[in-house]
Amino acid sequence: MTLTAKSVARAGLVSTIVAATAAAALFAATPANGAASTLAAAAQQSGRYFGTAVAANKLGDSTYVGILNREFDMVTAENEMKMDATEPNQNQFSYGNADRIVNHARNQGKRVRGHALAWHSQQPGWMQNMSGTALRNAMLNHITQVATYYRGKIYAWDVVNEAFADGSSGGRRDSNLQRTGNDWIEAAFRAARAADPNAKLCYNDYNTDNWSHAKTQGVYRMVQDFKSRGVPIDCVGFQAHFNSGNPVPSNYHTTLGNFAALGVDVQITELDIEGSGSSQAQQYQGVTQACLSVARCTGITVWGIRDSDSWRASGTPLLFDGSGNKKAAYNSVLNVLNSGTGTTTPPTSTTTTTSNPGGGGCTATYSEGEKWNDRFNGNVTVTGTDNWTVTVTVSSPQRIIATWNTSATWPSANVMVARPNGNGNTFGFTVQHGGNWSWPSLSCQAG
Ligand code: 9MR
Repeated sequence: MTLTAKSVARAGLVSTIVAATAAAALFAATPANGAASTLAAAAQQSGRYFGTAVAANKLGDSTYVGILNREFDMVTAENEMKMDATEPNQNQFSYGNADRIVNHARNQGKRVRGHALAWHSQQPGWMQNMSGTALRNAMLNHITQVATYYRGKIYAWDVVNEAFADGSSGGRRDSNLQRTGNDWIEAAFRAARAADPNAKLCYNDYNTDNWSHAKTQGVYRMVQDFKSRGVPIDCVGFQAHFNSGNPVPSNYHTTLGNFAALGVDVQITELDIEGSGSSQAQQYQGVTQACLSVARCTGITVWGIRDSDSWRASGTPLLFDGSGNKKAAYNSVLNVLNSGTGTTTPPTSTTTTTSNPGGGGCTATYSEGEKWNDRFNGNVTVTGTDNWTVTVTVSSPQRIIATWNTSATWPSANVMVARPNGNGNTFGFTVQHGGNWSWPSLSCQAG
């Protein structure tokens, strides 16, 4: 059995147990059997939040408010904190609807994500017609005023929203703000930091989920540059608006992990997935697993409560139907959050050597293969004999779902005994990991 593989597996298990124990002590909503019954309580088990966008004009709808109060512990104003809402006339600030949402959230013990301080869209009319230094100063003044007004009440601000271009350029989107100079984004972040030093400052965008997309790479390079030059950025928001033309990418955990490795938190900020039934539920499951697999993915926000509340209601993209009933997608998200096993990041090293403790005349070496948000591949190479028996043990909730170059038997659900099948001394398998990225443990026996 490999020492390295085993210690990694143990470290993952220990951190999961610690997180679950701490959460159980803190949050009474966790029933004795460990499975939480709301999205917020389930997310809290791994120290994460589960949020929703809220519209001020729905705070009188008792079904809506009932679900909001019960299920979510983070709130984003869907439109009420945008530039056109908070500064309708230059230097005249208007916080009535935003305050309704912030006060409701805080009275209910929920936190608030601020959305959004600077954006090319939803600018008030007076700003749309500005340019140059006057616009730059108006933007900075807006950020200073709004972030100061809400100082101490905001967990994270989307300081700049949607500043990168779609398509293959990987560059900035043209806008009146961009035309004030390429440094407008860092100027915005510095102004936000000065106004509210304790809020996390995020860059937020859409179509940045697939690691191989040029837009994702463009944002990554900007964050890397900001971190290297000390521009104050703490987090990156991935809006995650998915549909059949823009499906959940299989490399989502790679994207989130690579951004997190730059030293920022990552958050899924506006999640919705058009569709229905089990296909929609599976995609929600994949997104949740991707977040759980990255330690610095601090939470998920869905972009509305019921399908009928959505900005694209006809696509039924949310977790509750128009009557407020839980959908299959709701159950899949809750189950993944309750699996509580996703607090480890994928291991970064690629190989480890496994020796047989019983001196069974052979050595099995495990090496990582491809990783996806729901599964990973592993390969094992055997030396010392051509007539081997390798026992592969995976840990719950992992399951081996495919094998190659071996003939396998299954003494139990999580134990596979592999023998040669005429294809040499390297075999492989696919593990459905359920958020648990621990390596399997191996032992090798000659004969
Ligand atoms: O959901 C919001 C919708 O009510 C507004 O009409 C729209 C106007 O731009 O903005 C929607 O929210 C957007 C968010 O602020 C930024 N990312 C895309 C969201 C969906 O369009």
